[in-house]
Amino acid sequence: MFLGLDSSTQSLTAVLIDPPSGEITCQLSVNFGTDLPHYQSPSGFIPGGEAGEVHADPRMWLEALDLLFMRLTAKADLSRVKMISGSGQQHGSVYLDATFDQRLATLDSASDLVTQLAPALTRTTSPIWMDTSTGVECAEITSALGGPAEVCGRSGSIAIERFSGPQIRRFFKTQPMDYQRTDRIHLVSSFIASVLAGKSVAIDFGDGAGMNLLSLSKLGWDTDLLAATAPDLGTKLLPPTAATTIQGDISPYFIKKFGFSENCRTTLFTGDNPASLVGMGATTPGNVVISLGTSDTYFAAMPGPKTDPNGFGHVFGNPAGGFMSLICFRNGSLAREALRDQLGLDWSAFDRDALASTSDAAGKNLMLPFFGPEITPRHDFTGPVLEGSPAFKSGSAPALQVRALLEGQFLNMRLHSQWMEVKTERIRLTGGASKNDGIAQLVADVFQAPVERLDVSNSAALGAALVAAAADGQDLPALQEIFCKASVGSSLRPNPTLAGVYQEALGRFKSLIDASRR
Ligand code: XUL
Repeated sequence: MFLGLDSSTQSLTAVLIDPPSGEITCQLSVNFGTDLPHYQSPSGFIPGGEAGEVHADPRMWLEALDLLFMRLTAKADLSRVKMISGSGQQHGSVYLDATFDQRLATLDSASDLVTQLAPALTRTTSPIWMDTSTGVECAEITSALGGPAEVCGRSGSIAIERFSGPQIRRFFKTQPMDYQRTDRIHLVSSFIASVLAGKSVAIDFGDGAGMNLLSLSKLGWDTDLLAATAPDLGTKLLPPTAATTIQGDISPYFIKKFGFSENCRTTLFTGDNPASLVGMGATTPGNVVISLGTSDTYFAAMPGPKTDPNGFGHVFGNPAGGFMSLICFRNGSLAREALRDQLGLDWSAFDRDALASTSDAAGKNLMLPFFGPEITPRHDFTGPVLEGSPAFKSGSAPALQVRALLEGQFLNMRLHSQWMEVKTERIRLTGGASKNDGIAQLVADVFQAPVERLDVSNSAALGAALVAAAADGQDLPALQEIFCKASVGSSLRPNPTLAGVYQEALGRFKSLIDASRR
Protein backbone atom coordinates (compact mmCIF):
# COMPACT_ATOMS: atom_id res chain seq x y z
CA MET A 1 0.00 0.00 0.00
CA PHE A 2 1.03 3.59 -0.57
CA LEU A 3 0.22 6.50 1.69
CA GLY A 4 -0.38 10.08 0.58
CA LEU A 5 -0.65 12.94 3.07
CA ASP A 6 -1.86 16.48 2.41
CA SER A 7 -1.20 19.19 4.99
CA SER A 8 -3.60 21.86 3.75
CA THR A 9 -4.83 25.11 5.25
CA GLN A 10 -7.62 23.61 7.33
CA SER A 11 -6.74 19.94 7.74
CA LEU A 12 -4.25 17.12 7.41
CA THR A 13 -5.55 14.29 5.23
CA ALA A 14 -4.34 10.76 4.56
CA VAL A 15 -5.25 8.62 1.55
CA LEU A 16 -4.10 5.02 1.47
CA ILE A 17 -4.15 3.21 -1.87
CA ASP A 18 -3.77 -0.46 -2.75
CA PRO A 19 -2.81 -0.62 -6.46
CA PRO A 20 -3.33 -4.40 -6.95
CA SER A 21 -6.99 -4.12 -5.94
CA GLY A 22 -7.41 -0.62 -7.39
CA GLU A 23 -8.95 0.45 -4.08
CA ILE A 24 -8.59 3.51 -1.90
CA THR A 25 -8.35 1.57 1.36
CA CYS A 26 -8.69 4.45 3.78
CA GLN A 27 -9.22 8.23 3.80
CA LEU A 28 -8.95 10.15 7.04
CA SER A 29 -8.54 13.78 8.11
CA VAL A 30 -7.58 15.76 11.16
CA ASN A 31 -9.34 19.11 11.13
CA PHE A 32 -7.14 21.78 12.73
CA GLY A 33 -10.03 23.88 13.97
CA THR A 34 -12.23 21.19 15.49
CA ASP A 35 -9.67 18.50 16.45
CA LEU A 36 -7.00 20.83 17.80
CA PRO A 37 -9.02 23.75 19.21
CA HIS A 38 -6.24 24.78 21.64
CA TYR A 39 -4.35 26.39 18.72
CA GLN A 40 -7.28 28.79 18.42
CA SER A 41 -7.19 28.58 14.66
CA PRO A 42 -10.73 27.63 13.64
CA SER A 43 -9.85 27.88 9.95
CA GLY A 44 -6.24 26.72 10.24
CA PHE A 45 -4.62 30.12 10.72
CA ILE A 46 -4.30 32.56 13.60
CA PRO A 47 -7.12 35.09 13.23
CA GLY A 48 -6.61 38.84 13.59
CA GLY A 49 -3.23 39.26 11.90
CA GLU A 50 -2.30 42.88 11.24
CA ALA A 51 -1.20 44.61 8.03
CA GLY A 52 -2.15 41.63 5.86
CA GLU A 53 -0.28 39.07 7.99
CA VAL A 54 -1.77 35.58 8.01
CA HIS A 55 0.25 33.09 10.03
CA ALA A 56 -0.31 29.54 11.30
CA ASP A 57 1.23 27.65 14.21
CA PRO A 58 3.65 24.99 12.91
CA ARG A 59 3.22 23.05 16.18
CA MET A 60 -0.38 22.47 15.09
CA TRP A 61 0.85 20.70 11.94
CA LEU A 62 3.12 18.47 14.05
CA GLU A 63 0.42 17.60 16.56
CA ALA A 64 -1.93 16.82 13.68
CA LEU A 65 0.61 14.34 12.31
CA ASP A 66 0.76 12.40 15.60
CA LEU A 67 -3.03 12.46 15.84
CA LEU A 68 -3.60 11.41 12.23
CA PHE A 69 -1.28 8.41 12.54
CA MET A 70 -2.87 7.42 15.83
CA ARG A 71 -6.29 7.43 14.12
CA LEU A 72 -4.90 5.58 11.11
CA THR A 73 -3.59 2.73 13.26
CA ALA A 74 -7.21 2.01 14.24
CA LYS A 75 -8.29 1.79 10.58
CA ALA A 76 -5.36 0.28 8.69
CA ASP A 77 -2.37 -2.00 9.08
CA LEU A 78 0.41 0.56 8.63
CA SER A 79 3.06 -2.18 8.45
CA ARG A 80 1.82 -2.77 4.88
CA VAL A 81 2.75 0.76 3.71
CA LYS A 82 5.74 0.59 1.33
CA MET A 83 6.20 4.28 0.56
CA ILE A 84 4.85 7.60 1.80
CA SER A 85 4.65 10.86 -0.11
CA GLY A 86 2.76 14.03 0.57
CA SER A 87 1.91 17.61 -0.18
CA GLY A 88 1.41 20.85 1.68
CA GLN A 89 -0.40 24.13 1.23
CA GLN A 90 1.96 26.09 -1.00
CA HIS A 91 4.16 29.05 -0.01
CA GLY A 92 3.99 28.58 3.82
CA SER A 93 7.48 28.64 5.38
CA VAL A 94 8.96 27.15 8.59
CA TYR A 95 12.15 28.46 10.26
CA LEU A 96 14.45 26.18 12.29
CA ASP A 97 17.73 26.42 14.19
CA ALA A 98 20.79 24.17 13.99
CA THR A 99 19.35 21.67 16.50
CA PHE A 100 16.55 20.60 14.16
CA ASP A 101 18.38 17.77 12.43
CA GLN A 102 19.79 16.40 15.67
CA ARG A 103 16.31 16.45 17.17
CA LEU A 104 14.90 14.61 14.13
CA ALA A 105 17.62 11.99 14.31
CA THR A 106 16.95 11.20 17.97
CA LEU A 107 13.15 11.42 18.23
CA ASP A 108 11.87 9.43 21.21
CA SER A 109 8.66 7.53 20.46
CA ALA A 110 7.68 7.70 24.14
CA SER A 111 7.24 11.46 23.72
CA ASP A 112 5.53 13.47 20.96
CA LEU A 113 6.59 15.60 18.00
CA VAL A 114 5.63 19.01 19.40
CA THR A 115 7.56 18.57 22.65
CA GLN A 116 10.68 17.43 20.87
CA LEU A 117 10.71 19.65 17.77
CA ALA A 118 9.08 22.96 18.78
CA PRO A 119 12.23 24.18 20.61
CA ALA A 120 14.01 24.24 17.22
CA LEU A 121 11.64 26.88 15.77
CA THR A 122 13.31 30.27 15.32
CA ARG A 123 10.03 31.83 14.26
CA THR A 124 7.12 30.66 16.38
CA THR A 125 4.56 31.16 13.61
CA SER A 126 4.63 30.48 9.87
CA PRO A 127 3.37 32.91 7.23
CA ILE A 128 0.98 31.06 4.89
CA TRP A 129 -0.41 31.63 1.39
CA MET A 130 -3.17 33.99 2.57
CA ASP A 131 -0.59 36.53 3.80
CA THR A 132 -0.44 39.79 1.82
CA SER A 133 1.98 41.72 4.06
CA THR A 134 5.02 41.77 1.77
CA GLY A 135 4.21 44.41 -0.86
CA VAL A 136 7.36 46.37 0.00
CA GLU A 137 9.57 43.27 -0.13
CA CYS A 138 8.11 42.29 -3.52
CA ALA A 139 8.97 45.75 -4.85
CA GLU A 140 12.52 45.51 -3.44
CA ILE A 141 13.17 42.09 -4.99
CA THR A 142 11.68 43.23 -8.31
CA SER A 143 13.81 46.34 -8.44
CA ALA A 144 17.00 44.45 -7.48
CA LEU A 145 16.43 42.10 -10.42
CA GLY A 146 15.57 44.90 -12.85
CA GLY A 147 11.80 44.52 -13.21
CA PRO A 148 8.87 42.11 -13.02
CA ALA A 149 9.56 40.48 -16.39
CA GLU A 150 13.00 39.42 -15.17
CA VAL A 151 11.65 37.88 -11.93
CA CYS A 152 8.88 36.11 -13.87
CA GLY A 153 11.17 34.89 -16.66
CA ARG A 154 13.53 33.32 -14.13
CA SER A 155 11.21 32.00 -11.42
CA GLY A 156 7.90 31.46 -13.26
CA SER A 157 6.03 34.26 -11.44
CA ILE A 158 6.45 37.95 -10.81
CA ALA A 159 7.20 38.73 -7.13
CA ILE A 160 4.00 37.77 -5.29
CA GLU A 161 3.14 38.72 -1.69
CA ARG A 162 2.32 35.18 -0.55
CA PHE A 163 5.36 33.56 -2.17
CA SER A 164 8.02 32.38 0.28
CA GLY A 165 10.94 34.53 -0.96
CA PRO A 166 9.26 37.88 -0.17
CA GLN A 167 8.08 36.33 3.13
CA ILE A 168 11.63 35.29 4.02
CA ARG A 169 12.85 38.80 3.19
CA ARG A 170 10.26 40.31 5.54
CA PHE A 171 11.39 37.97 8.34
CA PHE A 172 15.01 38.96 7.75
CA LYS A 173 14.08 42.67 7.88
CA THR A 174 11.78 42.53 10.92
CA GLN A 175 13.59 39.88 13.02
CA PRO A 176 17.23 39.97 11.84
CA MET A 177 18.61 38.13 14.89
CA ASP A 178 16.08 35.32 14.54
CA TYR A 179 16.80 35.14 10.83
CA GLN A 180 20.51 34.86 11.59
CA ARG A 181 20.09 31.94 13.95
CA THR A 182 17.86 30.18 11.40
CA ASP A 183 19.87 27.28 10.05
CA ARG A 184 17.22 25.73 7.81
CA ILE A 185 14.13 27.10 6.06
CA HIS A 186 11.46 24.64 5.01
CA LEU A 187 8.15 24.88 3.22
CA VAL A 188 5.14 23.20 4.87
CA SER A 189 5.70 20.28 2.46
CA SER A 190 9.42 19.78 3.11
CA PHE A 191 8.95 20.34 6.86
CA ILE A 192 6.51 17.43 7.19
CA ALA A 193 8.61 15.34 4.79
CA SER A 194 11.68 15.97 6.99
CA VAL A 195 9.87 14.86 10.14
CA LEU A 196 8.89 11.59 8.44
CA ALA A 197 12.36 11.02 7.02
CA GLY A 198 14.10 11.80 10.34
CA LYS A 199 16.36 14.37 8.65
CA SER A 200 15.99 17.65 6.78
CA VAL A 201 15.02 16.85 3.20
CA ALA A 202 14.89 19.05 0.10
CA ILE A 203 12.10 21.16 -1.32
CA ASP A 204 10.76 19.75 -4.62
CA PHE A 205 10.44 21.59 -7.96
CA GLY A 206 6.64 21.79 -7.63
CA ASP A 207 6.51 23.63 -4.33
CA GLY A 208 9.95 25.26 -4.75
CA ALA A 209 8.67 27.21 -7.75
CA GLY A 210 6.21 28.97 -5.42
CA MET A 211 9.03 30.84 -3.69
CA ASN A 212 10.26 33.36 -6.31
CA LEU A 213 13.66 31.73 -5.79
CA LEU A 214 13.84 28.72 -8.11
CA SER A 215 15.34 29.09 -11.57
CA LEU A 216 12.99 27.21 -13.89
CA SER A 217 15.64 26.82 -16.56
CA LYS A 218 18.34 25.51 -14.20
CA LEU A 219 16.05 23.77 -11.69
CA GLY A 220 18.28 25.13 -8.92
CA TRP A 221 18.15 28.17 -6.64
CA ASP A 222 18.72 31.39 -8.62
CA THR A 223 21.72 33.10 -7.02
CA ASP A 224 20.54 36.62 -7.94
CA LEU A 225 17.09 36.00 -6.46
CA LEU A 226 18.67 34.51 -3.32
CA ALA A 227 20.88 37.59 -2.95
CA ALA A 228 17.97 40.00 -3.52
CA THR A 229 15.90 38.17 -0.88
CA ALA A 230 18.11 37.79 2.22
CA PRO A 231 21.80 37.29 3.12
CA ASP A 232 23.20 33.74 3.28
CA LEU A 233 19.85 32.37 2.12
CA GLY A 234 21.51 29.73 -0.07
CA THR A 235 23.03 28.07 3.02
CA LYS A 236 19.62 27.78 4.67
CA LEU A 237 17.99 25.89 1.77
CA LEU A 238 18.86 22.40 0.55
CA PRO A 239 19.24 22.05 -3.24
CA PRO A 240 15.78 21.46 -4.79
CA THR A 241 15.00 18.01 -6.23
CA ALA A 242 12.19 16.08 -7.97
CA ALA A 243 9.22 15.04 -5.78
CA THR A 244 9.66 11.36 -6.65
CA THR A 245 13.16 11.29 -5.10
CA ILE A 246 13.27 8.64 -2.36
CA GLN A 247 14.71 9.93 0.90
CA GLY A 248 15.30 6.60 2.57
CA ASP A 249 13.64 4.74 5.41
CA ILE A 250 10.94 6.28 7.56
CA SER A 251 12.16 7.63 10.92
CA PRO A 252 12.23 4.96 13.69
CA TYR A 253 9.87 7.19 15.69
CA PHE A 254 6.99 6.23 13.38
CA ILE A 255 7.97 2.55 13.26
CA LYS A 256 7.92 2.25 17.05
CA LYS A 257 4.94 4.46 17.68
CA PHE A 258 2.54 3.56 14.86
CA GLY A 259 3.71 0.19 13.56
CA PHE A 260 5.18 1.20 10.19
CA SER A 261 7.51 -1.40 8.72
CA GLU A 262 11.28 -0.95 8.85
CA ASN A 263 11.18 -1.19 5.05
CA CYS A 264 8.75 1.70 4.65
CA ARG A 265 10.42 4.53 2.75
CA THR A 266 9.48 8.16 2.12
CA THR A 267 9.85 10.55 -0.82
CA LEU A 268 10.04 14.33 -1.02
CA PHE A 269 6.74 16.16 -0.63
CA THR A 270 5.32 18.68 -3.13
CA GLY A 271 2.78 21.53 -3.14
CA ASP A 272 -0.94 20.81 -2.93
CA ASN A 273 -1.59 22.10 -6.45
CA PRO A 274 1.12 19.97 -8.11
CA ALA A 275 -0.16 16.97 -6.10
CA SER A 276 -3.73 17.71 -7.26
CA LEU A 277 -2.54 17.71 -10.88
CA VAL A 278 -1.43 14.11 -10.26
CA GLY A 279 -4.59 13.17 -8.34
CA MET A 280 -6.83 14.61 -11.06
CA GLY A 281 -5.05 12.45 -13.65
CA ALA A 282 -3.90 15.52 -15.55
CA THR A 283 -0.10 15.28 -15.62
CA THR A 284 0.29 15.04 -19.43
CA PRO A 285 0.17 18.24 -21.55
CA GLY A 286 -3.24 18.73 -23.17
CA ASN A 287 -5.02 18.01 -19.89
CA VAL A 288 -6.46 20.95 -17.98
CA VAL A 289 -8.04 21.11 -14.55
CA ILE A 290 -10.54 23.86 -13.83
CA SER A 291 -11.59 24.18 -10.22
CA LEU A 292 -14.66 26.31 -9.53
CA GLY A 293 -14.43 27.59 -5.97
CA THR A 294 -14.50 30.84 -4.01
CA SER A 295 -11.76 31.77 -6.43
CA ASP A 296 -11.54 29.74 -9.63
CA THR A 297 -8.26 28.11 -10.58
CA TYR A 298 -7.00 26.73 -13.86
CA PHE A 299 -4.01 24.43 -13.87
CA ALA A 300 -2.48 22.41 -16.62
CA ALA A 301 0.59 20.37 -17.51
CA MET A 302 3.17 22.00 -19.79
CA PRO A 303 6.15 20.39 -21.52
CA GLY A 304 8.59 23.31 -21.11
CA PRO A 305 9.10 26.22 -18.72
CA LYS A 306 7.20 28.92 -20.65
CA THR A 307 6.12 31.88 -18.55
CA ASP A 308 3.16 34.26 -18.78
CA PRO A 309 4.35 37.47 -20.52
CA ASN A 310 1.64 39.38 -18.64
CA GLY A 311 2.85 38.00 -15.30
CA PHE A 312 -0.64 36.87 -14.18
CA GLY A 313 -0.08 33.09 -14.22
CA HIS A 314 2.43 30.98 -12.28
CA VAL A 315 4.63 28.10 -13.40
CA PHE A 316 5.49 25.25 -11.03
CA GLY A 317 7.27 21.91 -11.47
CA ASN A 318 5.02 18.99 -12.44
CA PRO A 319 5.69 16.01 -10.11
CA ALA A 320 5.42 13.71 -13.14
CA GLY A 321 8.16 15.69 -14.94
CA GLY A 322 8.03 18.93 -16.92
CA PHE A 323 6.03 21.89 -15.68
CA MET A 324 2.52 23.06 -14.88
CA SER A 325 0.71 26.36 -14.89
CA LEU A 326 -1.47 27.68 -12.10
CA ILE A 327 -3.73 30.60 -12.87
CA CYS A 328 -6.00 32.03 -10.16
CA PHE A 329 -9.16 34.03 -10.83
CA ARG A 330 -10.29 35.94 -7.78
CA ASN A 331 -13.84 36.54 -9.03
CA GLY A 332 -15.05 32.92 -9.00
CA SER A 333 -18.04 31.97 -6.86
CA LEU A 334 -17.78 35.44 -5.38
CA ALA A 335 -18.96 36.85 -8.71
CA ARG A 336 -21.47 34.07 -9.40
CA GLU A 337 -23.07 34.67 -6.01
CA ALA A 338 -22.98 38.45 -6.37
CA LEU A 339 -24.93 38.30 -9.64
CA ARG A 340 -27.33 35.66 -8.31
CA ASP A 341 -28.13 37.89 -5.32
CA GLN A 342 -28.30 41.04 -7.42
CA LEU A 343 -30.88 39.41 -9.72
CA GLY A 344 -32.68 37.67 -6.84
CA LEU A 345 -32.31 34.21 -8.46
CA ASP A 346 -31.98 30.82 -6.83
CA TRP A 347 -29.30 28.34 -7.88
CA SER A 348 -31.37 26.29 -10.31
CA ALA A 349 -32.58 29.40 -12.11
CA PHE A 350 -29.03 30.66 -12.06
CA ASP A 351 -27.60 27.73 -13.88
CA ARG A 352 -29.73 25.26 -15.80
CA ASP A 353 -32.77 27.31 -16.69
CA ALA A 354 -30.91 30.50 -17.49
CA LEU A 355 -28.53 28.74 -19.82
CA ALA A 356 -31.17 26.52 -21.49
CA SER A 357 -33.50 29.42 -22.19
CA THR A 358 -30.79 31.59 -23.77
CA SER A 359 -28.96 29.20 -26.11
CA ASP A 360 -29.74 31.52 -29.06
CA ALA A 361 -27.73 34.25 -27.37
CA ALA A 362 -24.51 32.20 -27.09
CA GLY A 363 -21.51 34.53 -27.38
CA LYS A 364 -23.65 37.56 -28.28
CA ASN A 365 -23.58 39.69 -25.12
CA LEU A 366 -20.36 40.24 -23.24
CA MET A 367 -19.71 40.67 -19.54
CA LEU A 368 -16.34 41.29 -17.91
CA PRO A 369 -17.27 39.17 -14.86
CA PHE A 370 -15.40 41.13 -12.20
CA PHE A 371 -17.41 42.33 -9.20
CA GLY A 372 -14.27 43.54 -7.40
CA PRO A 373 -10.49 43.66 -7.89
CA GLU A 374 -9.16 40.83 -10.08
CA ILE A 375 -5.71 39.28 -10.36
CA THR A 376 -6.15 37.69 -13.81
CA PRO A 377 -6.13 40.21 -15.41
CA ARG A 378 -4.70 42.31 -12.59
CA HIS A 379 -6.96 45.35 -12.29
CA ASP A 380 -9.03 47.08 -9.63
CA PHE A 381 -12.41 46.52 -11.27
CA THR A 382 -15.29 48.07 -9.35
CA GLY A 383 -18.06 46.09 -11.02
CA PRO A 384 -18.84 44.06 -14.14
CA VAL A 385 -18.60 45.72 -17.56
CA LEU A 386 -21.44 44.95 -19.97
CA GLU A 387 -21.61 45.20 -23.77
CA GLY A 388 -24.60 43.97 -25.78
CA SER A 389 -28.32 44.35 -26.36
CA PRO A 390 -30.42 46.91 -24.43
CA ALA A 391 -32.39 44.08 -22.74
CA PHE A 392 -29.13 42.55 -21.58
CA LYS A 393 -27.58 45.78 -20.34
CA SER A 394 -30.69 46.99 -18.52
CA GLY A 395 -31.05 43.72 -16.60
CA SER A 396 -34.63 43.25 -17.78
CA ALA A 397 -33.64 39.78 -19.06
CA PRO A 398 -31.72 38.29 -16.08
CA ALA A 399 -31.04 34.98 -17.87
CA LEU A 400 -28.97 36.84 -20.46
CA GLN A 401 -26.80 38.25 -17.70
CA VAL A 402 -26.30 34.82 -16.13
CA ARG A 403 -25.19 33.41 -19.49
CA ALA A 404 -22.86 36.34 -20.15
CA LEU A 405 -21.32 36.13 -16.68
CA LEU A 406 -20.49 32.42 -17.04
CA GLU A 407 -19.35 32.82 -20.64
CA GLY A 408 -17.20 35.76 -19.52
CA GLN A 409 -15.57 33.70 -16.76
CA PHE A 410 -14.62 30.92 -19.18
CA LEU A 411 -13.61 33.26 -22.01
CA ASN A 412 -11.35 35.01 -19.49
CA MET A 413 -9.77 31.65 -18.57
CA ARG A 414 -9.32 30.73 -22.21
CA LEU A 415 -7.78 34.13 -22.99
CA HIS A 416 -5.37 34.09 -20.05
CA SER A 417 -4.15 30.55 -20.60
CA GLN A 418 -3.19 31.10 -24.25
CA TRP A 419 0.41 31.96 -23.29
CA MET A 420 0.95 28.28 -22.42
CA GLU A 421 0.58 27.37 -26.13
CA VAL A 422 -0.76 23.93 -25.22
CA LYS A 423 -3.86 22.70 -27.08
CA THR A 424 -6.63 21.83 -24.61
CA GLU A 425 -7.57 18.22 -25.28
CA ARG A 426 -9.52 17.39 -22.13
CA ILE A 427 -10.81 19.42 -19.20
CA ARG A 428 -11.37 17.93 -15.78
CA LEU A 429 -13.79 20.08 -13.88
CA THR A 430 -13.95 20.13 -10.10
CA GLY A 431 -15.25 22.27 -7.23
CA GLY A 432 -18.78 23.18 -6.09
CA ALA A 433 -20.26 24.62 -9.29
CA SER A 434 -18.79 21.83 -11.45
CA LYS A 435 -21.67 19.49 -10.54
CA ASN A 436 -23.96 21.61 -12.62
CA ASP A 437 -24.46 20.15 -16.11
CA GLY A 438 -25.31 23.49 -17.69
CA ILE A 439 -22.10 25.09 -16.46
CA ALA A 440 -20.03 22.03 -17.42
CA GLN A 441 -21.49 22.08 -20.96
CA LEU A 442 -20.66 25.77 -21.25
CA VAL A 443 -17.03 25.05 -20.31
CA ALA A 444 -16.91 22.37 -23.04
CA ASP A 445 -18.38 24.79 -25.60
CA VAL A 446 -16.19 27.81 -24.75
CA PHE A 447 -12.98 25.75 -24.79
CA GLN A 448 -14.22 23.35 -27.52
CA ALA A 449 -12.88 20.43 -25.51
CA PRO A 450 -14.53 17.49 -23.76
CA VAL A 451 -15.25 17.99 -20.06
CA GLU A 452 -15.11 15.25 -17.44
CA ARG A 453 -15.90 15.24 -13.75
CA LEU A 454 -14.24 12.94 -11.22
CA ASP A 455 -15.36 11.21 -8.03
CA VAL A 456 -12.04 12.11 -6.38
CA SER A 457 -12.53 14.19 -3.24
CA ASN A 458 -9.02 14.52 -1.77
CA SER A 459 -7.16 15.08 -5.02
CA ALA A 460 -3.93 16.35 -3.40
CA ALA A 461 -3.60 13.45 -0.91
CA LEU A 462 -4.55 10.95 -3.63
CA GLY A 463 -1.98 12.55 -5.94
CA ALA A 464 0.62 12.19 -3.20
CA ALA A 465 -0.22 8.48 -2.78
CA LEU A 466 0.23 8.07 -6.55
CA VAL A 467 3.59 9.89 -6.38
CA ALA A 468 4.64 7.42 -3.65
CA ALA A 469 3.67 4.48 -5.88
CA ALA A 470 5.45 6.03 -8.88
CA ALA A 471 8.60 6.50 -6.78
CA ASP A 472 8.43 2.79 -5.98
CA GLY A 473 8.56 2.03 -9.71
CA GLN A 474 4.87 1.71 -10.54
CA ASP A 475 3.57 3.15 -13.82
CA LEU A 476 1.91 6.50 -13.07
CA PRO A 477 -0.34 6.74 -16.17
CA ALA A 478 -1.62 3.19 -15.51
CA LEU A 479 -2.34 4.07 -11.87
CA GLN A 480 -4.13 7.27 -12.94
CA GLU A 481 -6.34 5.19 -15.27
CA ILE A 482 -7.47 3.25 -12.21
CA PHE A 483 -7.65 5.88 -9.49
CA CYS A 484 -8.57 9.05 -11.43
CA LYS A 485 -11.47 7.83 -13.58
CA ALA A 486 -14.21 10.18 -14.73
CA SER A 487 -17.43 9.45 -12.90
CA VAL A 488 -19.99 7.51 -14.93
CA GLY A 489 -22.18 9.68 -17.13
CA SER A 490 -20.28 12.84 -16.22
CA SER A 491 -18.56 13.46 -19.55
CA LEU A 492 -19.77 16.12 -21.96
CA ARG A 493 -18.72 16.79 -25.56
CA PRO A 494 -18.44 20.31 -26.96
CA ASN A 495 -21.00 21.49 -29.50
CA PRO A 496 -18.85 22.04 -32.62
CA THR A 497 -21.30 24.52 -34.13
CA LEU A 498 -20.31 26.96 -31.36
CA ALA A 499 -16.57 26.87 -32.18
CA GLY A 500 -16.73 29.95 -34.42
CA VAL A 501 -19.14 31.75 -32.09
CA TYR A 502 -16.76 31.60 -29.12
CA GLN A 503 -13.64 32.20 -31.23
CA GLU A 504 -15.21 35.46 -32.40
CA ALA A 505 -16.48 36.32 -28.90
CA LEU A 506 -12.97 35.82 -27.53
CA GLY A 507 -11.63 38.59 -29.78
CA ARG A 508 -14.36 41.02 -28.69
CA PHE A 509 -13.86 40.01 -25.04
CA LYS A 510 -10.14 40.78 -25.29
CA SER A 511 -10.82 44.22 -26.82
CA LEU A 512 -13.27 45.00 -24.02
CA ILE A 513 -10.73 44.00 -21.35
CA ASP A 514 -7.97 46.04 -23.01
CA ALA A 515 -10.26 49.08 -23.17
CA SER A 516 -11.36 48.69 -19.53
CA ARG A 517 -7.82 48.41 -18.17
CA ARG A 518 -6.55 51.44 -20.03
C1 XUL B 1 -1.45 28.57 -4.78
C2 XUL B 1 -2.02 28.94 -3.45
C3 XUL B 1 -3.00 28.05 -2.81
C4 XUL B 1 -2.32 27.23 -1.74
C5 XUL B 1 -3.30 26.70 -0.70
O1 XUL B 1 -0.59 29.51 -5.29
O2 XUL B 1 -1.67 29.94 -2.90
O3 XUL B 1 -3.66 27.23 -3.72
O4 XUL B 1 -1.54 26.22 -2.32
O5 XUL B 1 -3.86 25.55 -0.96
